[in-house]
Amino acid sequence: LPSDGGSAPTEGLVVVSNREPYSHSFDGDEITVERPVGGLTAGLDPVMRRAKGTWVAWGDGDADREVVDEHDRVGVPPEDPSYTLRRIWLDDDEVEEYYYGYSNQVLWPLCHSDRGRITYEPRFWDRYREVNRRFAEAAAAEADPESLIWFQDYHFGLAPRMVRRELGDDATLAHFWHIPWPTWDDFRVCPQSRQLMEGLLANDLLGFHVDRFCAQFLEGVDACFDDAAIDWNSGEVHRGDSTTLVKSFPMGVDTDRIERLAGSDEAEAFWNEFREERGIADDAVVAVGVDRLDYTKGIPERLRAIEYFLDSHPEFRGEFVYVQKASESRSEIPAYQEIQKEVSETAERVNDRFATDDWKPVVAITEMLPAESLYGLYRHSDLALVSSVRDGMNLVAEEYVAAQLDNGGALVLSDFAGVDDTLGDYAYTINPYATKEFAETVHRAITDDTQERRERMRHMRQLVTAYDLDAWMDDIFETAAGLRDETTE
Ligand code: GDG
Repeated sequence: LPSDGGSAPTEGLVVVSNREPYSHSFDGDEITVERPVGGLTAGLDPVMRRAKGTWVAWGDGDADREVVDEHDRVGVPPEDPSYTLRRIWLDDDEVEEYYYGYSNQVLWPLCHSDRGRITYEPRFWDRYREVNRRFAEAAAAEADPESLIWFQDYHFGLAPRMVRRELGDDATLAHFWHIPWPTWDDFRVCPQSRQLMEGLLANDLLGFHVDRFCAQFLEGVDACFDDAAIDWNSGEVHRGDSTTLVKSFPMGVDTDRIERLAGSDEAEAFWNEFREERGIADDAVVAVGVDRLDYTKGIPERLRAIEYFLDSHPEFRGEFVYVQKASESRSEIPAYQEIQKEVSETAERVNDRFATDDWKPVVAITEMLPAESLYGLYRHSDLALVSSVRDGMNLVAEEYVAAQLDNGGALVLSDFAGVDDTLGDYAYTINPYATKEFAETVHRAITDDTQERRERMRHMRQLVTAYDLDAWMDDIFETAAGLRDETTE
């Protein structure tokens, strides 16, 4: 696959996402612009610049009306405007009901198969529909018949159908769903399961990270619609006169950037300063975990495994340090307040049980780190612990691998993260709930023969380098372009 963005549309690309690529803060006459920090937003930015397209996103800012009206359509990047940022401003009720409500208290737990954490209110659904309509109208207005409209994620389950109704067969619609798709038995819990699947089937292309999620989506379609014909081999769904290709695209990371920054002087300086400040010995075995503080990431399960490890391997007391980089997320939601409390109490308990005057087993970083520091942390950690109880992909696992410039390091990886489907053969696989076996796997990852560890890492680095973020985007764009050619033939 070309990895130079070669298949990206050269015009007419419309991206629809919740997060915006550039955010403006307004303070009187002064406007400050923040740029994309990493991940998909940063990766798509150069593609958008070349395509001179439009990005439709939630405008985040406490701006007053006048400023808002002046900035709902701006050219970005500010110093060299090349594409349009079309903002949808959301008021407090919309944020509460569409974002914290339906998106994050219904769809997020639903798709992570966590029924117990679903909080459903009819007003959440009404608002989700309304906000989807606002985004859909904006996207349709920006598109021309040749456009590719690319929706991101679970915030926009209904928008594709709304756009399709507006545009008919004009424009190609693609959607990437970044979180898992659950079994039909889990998904049918949702009062609007049918409307959401109908919304998604208005796309020409629907992407998930791994085949499992595609299969579960197709099984849901099969159970829900009598009039859908599914080609189980190709992943095509035919319904009425529409066809949707459901396909997996395991997301990659920007390996060039990660390697460059992981090897930078800044990365080294951060690590040295951090180690000194936190009293981490030169020869300590360092494990790292990097997460948004979310109940899907298996953080308490990880801490319990560390506790078990220190109990069952006392020789590692004083030697092993777990650095937990967890940043607060979605704190308005009670389930998130609970997980924050559980994580800090469990970490405290482990420290209370084992810490000595000159050693602490769990060291926490709560603030966001600049990319150089984060990649420095990855690079210098002997192992990464990724213990999600469910995860669409998990980019941290891939970033950690990309930062192992000398093929050192080991990845302990949950069987339940999407990324296990691509890296599972070479990672040290765990079940986050199996505390004892998890602890034993941590021990094995530390004590395995160096050659064995290096071989595993070398294979994983090859995999993440070969299918990096650019290759992933190319793959999606190429597939979407293929579908468009088919319909115009
Ligand atoms: C969703 C799905 C899927 C974290 N702390 C810092 C920082 N980060 C960055 C990491 C990584 C990202 O945040 C987290 O990505 P994940 O993939 O682990 O998880 P979610 O946020 O849940 O993302 C997930 C993903 O979408 C993509 O489709 O993989 O399954 O849940 O990139 O590096 N970055 C910086 N400082 C920090 O302190 N700079």
